[in-house]
Order: sequence, then C-alpha cells, then structure tokens
Amino acid sequence: MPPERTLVLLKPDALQRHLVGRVIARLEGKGLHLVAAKLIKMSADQARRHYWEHREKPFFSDLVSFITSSSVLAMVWEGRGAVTVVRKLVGETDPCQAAPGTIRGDWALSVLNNLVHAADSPQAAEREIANFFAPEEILSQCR
Ligand code: IDP
Ligand code: MG
Repeated sequence: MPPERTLVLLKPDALQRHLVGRVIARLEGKGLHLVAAKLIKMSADQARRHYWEHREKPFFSDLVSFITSSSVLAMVWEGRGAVTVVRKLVGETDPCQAAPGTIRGDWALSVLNNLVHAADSPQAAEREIANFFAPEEILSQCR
C-alpha cells in the first residue's frame, strides 16, 4: 500500500455531539498523520460539488441541507493506504450495519447523520481535497 492522502469531514452532528476529539483520536491512534484542517461552514455550491455523484438520489437535498446546516471540520489525513484504512475505521454508511469498534458503529444510528465523510478512492480524495483546500494549506509529511 503506497502513502496516500484522504479527505475526512466531521459532519455537523459530530461537532454538535462533541465527538471531534474522540474521532480524531481514532485516526491518530491508527498512525495516520493530520496534514490539513479547517473549521468551515460549507456553502451550498461546495456541498453540491462534494456530493455531486448523489445528485439524483432521493436524499440529495436533505444531505445538502444537513451538511450546510452548521460547522464542519474538514481535514486531510495521510499515511500508508489512508483511503482504505479510514473507510474501515469509519464503518458502513448505515450505522445499523457498521461494526462495533468503528466510528459509525459506536456512535451513530441515523444514515443521514452518520458523523463522518471519508473519500472512497484516491481519485475521489484528490478531487474532494481540492474542493476544500489550496495546495499550500496541506503540510505533507510524506512528500
Ligand atoms: P458514505 O458516506 O459511506 O460514502 P454514500 O453512499 O457516499 O456514503 O452517501 C453519502 C452520504 O449520504 C452518507 O454518508 C449519508 O450521510 C447520506 N446517505 C446515504 N444514503 C442515505 C439514505 O438512504 N438516506 C439518507 N441519507 C443517506
Ligand atoms: Mg461516499
């Protein structure tokens, strides 16, 4: 597995429920490196761009409303196999299906309000990172 970067968003429910520290501790504990972080209020355009692959899904407008409703912590994490590793730590999309020990498996129940976004491929990560960060805002430890 090569070193990779991935985009992680802590969604509004993670901030409202004061789970930020515990989620970050799991990623740090695994050995991943935090290389960029920004507390943002996402614009509707940015949200639609981020979730564009879901534009025809019935939940798209709820998803955009939710992710723009209050603060989101956008982060870039780096490490060996980071994309796959973070997806495993996050768990299945539906928290009812997410294994105990995963972030969603331990702390979420709602499919929409499932605490975390994590990019699902290196290509998606690159595209998603560019929606939130300028290259000079990423303080890479690998390159
Ligand atoms: P992922 O976040 O695990 O990659 P995706 O299928 O990419 O899951 O869906 C993006 C986000 O859309 C989910 O994290 C969740 O917040 C929301 N979502 C997905 N499926 C549903 C649904 O059936 N109802 C409501 N919200 C959903
Ligand atoms: Mg997804």
